[in-house]
Amino acid sequence: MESAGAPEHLFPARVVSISRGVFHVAAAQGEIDARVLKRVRTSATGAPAVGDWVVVESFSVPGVDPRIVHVLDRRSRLSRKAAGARTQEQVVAANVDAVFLVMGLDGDFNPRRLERFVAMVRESGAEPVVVLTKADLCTDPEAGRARAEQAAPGTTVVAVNALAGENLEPLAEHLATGSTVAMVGSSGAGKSTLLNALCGEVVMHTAPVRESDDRGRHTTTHRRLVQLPGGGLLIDNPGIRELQLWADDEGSLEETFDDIEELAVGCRFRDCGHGREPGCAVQAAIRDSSLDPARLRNYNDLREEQRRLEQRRDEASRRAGERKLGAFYKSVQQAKKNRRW
Ligand SMILES: Nc1nc2c(ncn2[C@@H]2O[C@H](COP(=O)(O)OP(=O)(O)OP(=O)(O)O)[C@@H](O)[C@H]2O)c(=O)[nH]1
Ligand SMILES: [Zn+2]
Repeated sequence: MESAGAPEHLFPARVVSISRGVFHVAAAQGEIDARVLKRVRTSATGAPAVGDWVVVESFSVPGVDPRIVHVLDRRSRLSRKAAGARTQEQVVAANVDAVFLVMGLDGDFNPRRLERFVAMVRESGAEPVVVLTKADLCTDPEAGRARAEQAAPGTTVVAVNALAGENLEPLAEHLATGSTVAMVGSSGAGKSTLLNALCGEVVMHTAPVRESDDRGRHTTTHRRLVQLPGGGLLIDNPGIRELQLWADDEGSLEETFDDIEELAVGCRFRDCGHGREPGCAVQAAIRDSSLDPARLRNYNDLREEQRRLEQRRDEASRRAGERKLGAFYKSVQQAKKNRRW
């Protein structure tokens, strides 16, 4: 497979969906299925994700599948990161410009979870946009909006009625040609309903919320990357939907060590390492026996592990950058201009 003869064609394409090792990509000449070279899979960038711009090599030899030979640098990446001996990063979507954080105004929304979502999206390089659905079911949607704005200062917060397609205009700027949007939100929040409203037609069928558990259910499957009438692309896949769980994971440091985080507010220096710094409120708590020194050690270990994880990730992306195929940038820019998908 690695040596199938001279390449017939090399062209840029974008990954639309992935299933069982087959990458469905959109290119100027249409949509095709491709495999990925092992060299690409095992590189620092790893296997392509939905939204990745890739270079595909195709052959006119019958029976030889087109293959992805390169993944271009990512403008942004939504990923799951796990702490451990080796950095494990699973990119679930690449080159996303904005992430809609969809939450229903009917239930209780959790400001701390919202905070973590927003932080996670900002870290990915995309812009977070909070979409509060079911404004029609809420007695005071403006109060809900204000609470969300307070939890996520500087973030666009929009309250909508997705079912009736009301107040979707503020979202339009993120849905124009050239931009890619992903949606995150818990089950039943109204993601499919919002997508249908944005498309102006039913591309995804939803089932009514079950009275008992407040969950919406899909009755049909759907594409993973949808072109919207405004020209923008919307990525929707199970991996992205799960980001919520990962956001919860990433908040675990904060949650498990609430007591230390709270004490640290009283430290003289904002970046206090809780060691020998003067005016350290955490050390003071250890001295007066209100805090177990073992807890501080665990906290410091975990913080150190997260710091190293970040360092390794930065290093990995720098190395990947050095290997980029500069010449293809031009053809990708050209393809983006001419694209029909
Ligand atoms: N009244 C009202 N109902 C809404 C609104 N948005 C969604 N719903 C309803 O809420 C239920 C769940 O909506 P879905 O769009 O299926 O939710 P989802 O986020 O896609 O859920 P999953 O597919 O489980 O992830 C459906 O019955 C929708 O009709 C809204 O703005 N107003
Ligand atoms: Zn301190």
